[in-house]
Amino acid sequence: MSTIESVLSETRVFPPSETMVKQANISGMAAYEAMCKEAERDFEGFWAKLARETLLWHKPFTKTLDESNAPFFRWFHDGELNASYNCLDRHLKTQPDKVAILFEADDGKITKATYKDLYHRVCQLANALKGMGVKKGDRVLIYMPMSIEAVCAMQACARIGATHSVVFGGFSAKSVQERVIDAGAIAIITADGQFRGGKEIALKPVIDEAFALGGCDGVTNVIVYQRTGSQVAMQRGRDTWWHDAVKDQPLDCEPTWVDAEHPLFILYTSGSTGKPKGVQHSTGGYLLWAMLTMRWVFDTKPNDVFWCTADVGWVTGHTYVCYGPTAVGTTQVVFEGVPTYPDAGRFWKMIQDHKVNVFYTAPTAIRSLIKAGPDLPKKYDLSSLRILGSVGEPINPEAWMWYYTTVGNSKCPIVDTWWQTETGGHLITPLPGATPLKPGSCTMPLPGIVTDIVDETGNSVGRGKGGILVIKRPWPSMIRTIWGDPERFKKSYYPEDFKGKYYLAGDGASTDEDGYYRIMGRIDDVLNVSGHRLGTMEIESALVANSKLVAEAAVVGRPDDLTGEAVCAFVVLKGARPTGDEALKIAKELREWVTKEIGAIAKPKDIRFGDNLPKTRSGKIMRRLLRSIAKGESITQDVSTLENPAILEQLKQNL
Ligand code: 6R9
Repeated sequence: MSTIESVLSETRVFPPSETMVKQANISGMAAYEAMCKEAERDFEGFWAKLARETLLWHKPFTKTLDESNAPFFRWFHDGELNASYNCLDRHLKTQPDKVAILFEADDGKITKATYKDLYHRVCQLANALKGMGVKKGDRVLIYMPMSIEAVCAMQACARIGATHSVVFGGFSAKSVQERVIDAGAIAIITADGQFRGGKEIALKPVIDEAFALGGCDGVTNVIVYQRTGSQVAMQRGRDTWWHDAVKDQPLDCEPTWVDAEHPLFILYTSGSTGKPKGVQHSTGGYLLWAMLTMRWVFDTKPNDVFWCTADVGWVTGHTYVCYGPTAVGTTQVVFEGVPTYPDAGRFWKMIQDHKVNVFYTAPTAIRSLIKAGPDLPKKYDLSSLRILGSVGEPINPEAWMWYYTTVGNSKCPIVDTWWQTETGGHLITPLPGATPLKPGSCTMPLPGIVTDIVDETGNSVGRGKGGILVIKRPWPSMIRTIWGDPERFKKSYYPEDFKGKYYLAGDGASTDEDGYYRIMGRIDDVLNVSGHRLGTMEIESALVANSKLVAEAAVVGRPDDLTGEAVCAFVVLKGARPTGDEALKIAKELREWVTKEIGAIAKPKDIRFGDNLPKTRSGKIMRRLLRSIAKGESITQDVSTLENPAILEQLKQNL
């Protein structure tokens, strides 16, 4: 695990090779610095030029940035375009037969779709959706396995101006139901099931269960893609098989032009309160940044094979699977399975088989693959690799070095990309043909991105110090609002403590003397488990929702070698505090409960039972104390205000 000491003592620097610099889209530090200066000199002009050169506009915009209703910024808002047109139609004349998606199924079966295929499939599904009455501005929930069809589903929505909300296939029926209600979805696109690691996982039955929970009556159509062939219930009048829905549909579908601010998608993510936030993204600004970061950070070249391993249920799968790679016209790999099936060489074999040039994954995957087979990459021919990427959580220098030397053969720059669901795309990251790398640092902000580190009152702490990460100027792909809750948007991201002026990322960070950023982790009650965001309050709410068993619960994170952080729950039961087998049995029950309420990723790794929780006189749970207990640290805090210090001994007992 990365410790503060190992990070602070990091002195290794890895400059890009001359060959890398020479061939790069942004070539050398001077080029990067010139772009930063240009953005500083003429902020709006910088963005306007890029937006005109990069996107295909149906109606050109005249105003670049509207700050009149800050922090509800508007970018290019009087321009009109369509995201799916920008991703597909633009390639029809120039490279219709180029492979857009090379899909590898869990069992290794390969399916390819060219840009022309993808275009026709998107158009047919878009026509089917239209036929079902889905219109511009309607919300469609997508609950799909990794597949060509998942990309089609998202782009078909974009094509007709419907706003999609993808829910990760590992989330529970309850999560689906909550999101259907919050987004006001009128249609759902799903599959019968999916295969992962040789196992079949049901999806449609989860949708049925979500309906059974109630409140989903607004959904009048469910489209079901047949993936596993398992028997599923189809409700007449509501459920349609995908293949039936598209069967007689025309192969073309005129795109619905929307203004640049039109919501392309809503993606739910965890915040510091119990209720997930529907992060709303725009069409124009979002797509612009997806394309620019593909070119700048992944240095996309016409013959590249790009592979981002993220699921489309996360923002990384939105920007760097569905939209970015298609808009820039690259060939990408989409993978259904897991990195360790049939063995821990799967990623390396796929890189070899498909001659992947740019590979983008998460530190948690890297750590698990180091554990499973540190020498495995050497058995494969990974010479096609040019750039490696990392996302989702800080990458510890040890894992960085392994990725760099063993996977990249010490010749591939690692782009450690810091960003969030809310930022739409990379914000702080190295450029492969410019930035000298330091293991564990996401280096410097991209041109046009104005980041800083401030103290609690919003004042800059200066170079070489730590504090709170903020973004001082708006950027095109930023979150526009929280769906249906603009007040929460303002409070969460533009709080008054920072004069309401800076975007608060929710991360702690520091810079070194060279201005290199290091992310220290969340400063709010959000955990990062295997690169997935989870709110501690969300898990607490789920636990206490078990009103038969649970009286009270507090959830904290603790460091974990494999998953970065692990969920640790302190639980007070309604009955007596259980011990021995009884405690194990109830812990198992509670884990299953959380899986049902939220999803398996939120399942507490540790569960500890107490007669009570440590509280202050005013009744506040002393979470800092719980964090120390969870880590196994000795307690140095003042505990004199505790109601009942004896419970600390109980809570120290891990099952
Ligand atoms: C893209 C994504 C966002 C949070 C973010 C931060 C952490 C992401 C990181 C990183 C250090 C990186 N994070 N990338 N921390 N280095 N390269 O992951 O979005 O799921 O919204 O998570 O993840 O804490 O605030 P999201």
